[in-house]
Amino acid sequence: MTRQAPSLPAVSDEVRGALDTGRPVVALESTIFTHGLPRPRNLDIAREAERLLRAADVVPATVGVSAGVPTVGLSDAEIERLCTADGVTKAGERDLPGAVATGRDAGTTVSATAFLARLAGVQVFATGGLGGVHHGARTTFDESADLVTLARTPLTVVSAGVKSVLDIAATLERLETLSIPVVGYRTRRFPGFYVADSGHEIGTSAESPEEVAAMIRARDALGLPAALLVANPVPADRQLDPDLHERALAEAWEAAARRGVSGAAITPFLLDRIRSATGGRSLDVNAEVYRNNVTVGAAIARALAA
Ligand code: PSU
Ligand code: MN
Repeated sequence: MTRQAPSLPAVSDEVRGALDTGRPVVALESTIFTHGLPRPRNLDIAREAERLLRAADVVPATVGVSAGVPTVGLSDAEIERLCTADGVTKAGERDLPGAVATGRDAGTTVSATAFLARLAGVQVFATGGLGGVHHGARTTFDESADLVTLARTPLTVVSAGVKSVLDIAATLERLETLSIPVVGYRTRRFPGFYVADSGHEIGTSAESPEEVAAMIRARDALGLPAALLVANPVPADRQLDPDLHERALAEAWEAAARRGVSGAAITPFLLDRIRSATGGRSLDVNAEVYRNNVTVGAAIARALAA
């Protein structure tokens, strides 16, 4: 007899209940704490994001793979295990079948998180910075699967732009090619993750969560397949000093090139180099960026549910 495959993803009772009754839910990714942030800060930041949502009367849906089960709404114990256990892998959308079949724990990237959140029916997802086009992509072809997934996953993602280690101009071109709408949250400047302004412009801005909700409804009424990307800058008075940021970035790229780091390992490597080059300040800003996105995500989810 063929074994009946369980229906995936698993959705926690709390998240399921909120979705069934039209209460606001915001999805959160897990790669940010399994691979993006060092221990023990990672667990504090993962928990703080959930607390911020609950304080705003929004149900958090942290997404990850727990012992082979893609889950929307990880428990606190599961979050703690993903933050502390050895051998937790990083899973993009394409890595999900492998993680399931081998029964592994995995942090889900933006692509895998968006995919799973969408399957569960969650409409808003808050993260730090998206993946995108890496410098040197014209020869390495290193472009994050985040972009391709978002082109065909109609939810709303709040981020402070893309990771600043990327080729931002090229990433913006790809967002255009992939027909992914980008809206600046109270700004026409595309944010640079650690810094408020990446030096690039955005064509559209929204002044309130209600305005973003109106765009989401318009996207859905049109049946457009892509995510709406809400670009939310870190407040300028809490950004990383732009000169320090420039120097740290240059140093990180140079180190990556010298050591031949590439593929999925490059993002964690660069983020860690930036951390050491800024004396840990980049971590504080990363936490601030994330807090700010989670807060705006909560407001958008509430406006959508109203
Ligand atoms: N931004 C961060 N830290 C991170 C990531 C983004 O500040 O850890 C993660 C996200 O999960 C994103 C992933 O989806 O990196 C992209 O990785 P890659 O470039 O390998 O696709
Ligand atoms: Mn990559």
